[in-house]
Amino acid sequence: MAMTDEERFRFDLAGYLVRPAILTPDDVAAIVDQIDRIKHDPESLPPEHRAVPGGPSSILIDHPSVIDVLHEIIGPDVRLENTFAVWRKKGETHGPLHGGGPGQGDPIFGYRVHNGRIHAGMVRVIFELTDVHKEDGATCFIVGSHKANFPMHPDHLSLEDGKRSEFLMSYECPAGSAIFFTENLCHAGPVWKRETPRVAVLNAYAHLATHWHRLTIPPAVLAGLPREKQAYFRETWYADFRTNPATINTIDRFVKGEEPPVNTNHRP
Ligand SMILES: O=C(O)CCC(=O)C(=O)O
Ligand SMILES: [Fe+2]
Repeated sequence: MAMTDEERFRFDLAGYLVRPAILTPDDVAAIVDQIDRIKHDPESLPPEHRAVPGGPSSILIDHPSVIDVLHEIIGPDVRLENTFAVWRKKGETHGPLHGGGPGQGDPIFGYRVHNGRIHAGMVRVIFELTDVHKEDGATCFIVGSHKANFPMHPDHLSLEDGKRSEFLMSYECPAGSAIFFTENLCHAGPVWKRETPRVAVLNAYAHLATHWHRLTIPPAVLAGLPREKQAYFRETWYADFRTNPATINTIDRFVKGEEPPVNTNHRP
């Protein structure tokens, strides 16, 4: 088990978890520079770096301090099924509170604990690339809502000051931190309040056998990744029963083989 007892307790209770400063300052600076260019001067980058998860941001795909948590809460076979970068200026927002509650019945998002093991559906990992303070307006969560059995009550869905739910919580963290949350948790990207932008990468991981987001990563970016990282975009299947024993779609098998990563449904 990779998580500490306290991390496991916290993630199960609240639905999210912060691992502070898992990236080095040099890694953070390189990824911030890449995202700045992606958003403002893409031509200054080689084509394979013009979107996440290419170039410097590729270290986020399989960062050991992230993968060990995902193996524990999703399982040993995970894919990275969606990723995007934000450069959020003061006054910009991702949107209102969404998710939470009865969605846990859905196997794509659902959150269950069985025989002492967490089985989370999709898990989002936010890599914050600037220092984040409580009042800045980073992602916020209705704690515990990943296990709620009744629809989210409107009294708890306001993001307005003075009208916020007592269960609405956020975090503060240094640049280079990772925040994990189950997509079954009710969450929002509220209005960003700081003068300097929020720079972050948000990766969505899920079990190898599911794929919810349509893949939008440009083929040139996927093609530019080393095979060990392309493996996180391999085809969405677990077992091929034409062989005996069945062939399992492991990372090792993908790395040794010649299959391209899944990019056939890419639409620019
Ligand atoms: O932008 C944010 O802070 C939240 C993003 C979000 O809702 C998501 O990634 O599912
Ligand atoms: Fe969301």
